[in-house]
Amino acid sequence: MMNRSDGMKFSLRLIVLTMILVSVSCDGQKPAAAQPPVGNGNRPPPEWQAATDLTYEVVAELPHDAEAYTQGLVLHDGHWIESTGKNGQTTLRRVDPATGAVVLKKNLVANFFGEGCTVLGGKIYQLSWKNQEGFVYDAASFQWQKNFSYTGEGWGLTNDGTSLIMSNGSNILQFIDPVTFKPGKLLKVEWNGQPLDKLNELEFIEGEIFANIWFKEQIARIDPANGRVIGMIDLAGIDKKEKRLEEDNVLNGIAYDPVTRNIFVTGKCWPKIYQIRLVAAKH
Ligand SMILES: [Ca+2]
Repeated sequence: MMNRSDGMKFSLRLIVLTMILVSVSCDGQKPAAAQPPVGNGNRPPPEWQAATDLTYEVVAELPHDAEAYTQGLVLHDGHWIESTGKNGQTTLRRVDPATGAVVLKKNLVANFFGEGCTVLGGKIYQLSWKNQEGFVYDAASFQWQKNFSYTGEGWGLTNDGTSLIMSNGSNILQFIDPVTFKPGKLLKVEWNGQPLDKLNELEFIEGEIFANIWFKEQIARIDPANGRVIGMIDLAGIDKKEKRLEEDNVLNGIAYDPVTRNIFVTGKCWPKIYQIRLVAAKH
């Protein structure tokens, strides 16, 4: 039987043991050295953010599958993640930027017309046009995980690190929770006080939402806080129109590398992805 003194010693040993275990446990879960988040205020803003209206210079031309009807484009882990459209031709693909080679591809069933895609938290989210259904995949393996539903058409998709942000061809961008898929805020995009519709492929770049406008060689820079268009990027002439086999092979693809700050654009069935530098437009 334990007397009071033994009991105190036992308690003391228990406390010490617990402290050791807690210490080991903490060490075991010690997070990796803190990495500064990329693409945020820890670095000075990119030079182009000092201007409102911008134009471009082509820095590099990279190969792109001229049969890929691009609907969503992002750079992830050194590869393009690309969603292509059209019923019966819809794919999700991982592509080597240097060679244009498709290193992994998933074909969707024919009744889905693929639209925008984005990568968040190790998952790829892909929209379909009119089915009001999207798909979640493991970003590394392309293993399908689940479907999710939304209201209306799906066009472009990006994320701000917290929410999915979806366009539907109007001037409205819809924020969506990436876990519950509950709709969040609606962002009404306005340019000079007027609704700016036909917003299509999206990319979240340095705190702004870039949206290319369907059938225009223009990208709008949108303030995610209030929907106001900060400025326009004029991409006139980036793809020679005579190369296009179909009328609707328009600009539709924006990707960003937050580490190098390189910006890339392409279009539906364009044979190139262009790395561009943004420069102030001369008025
Ligand atoms: Ca994009």
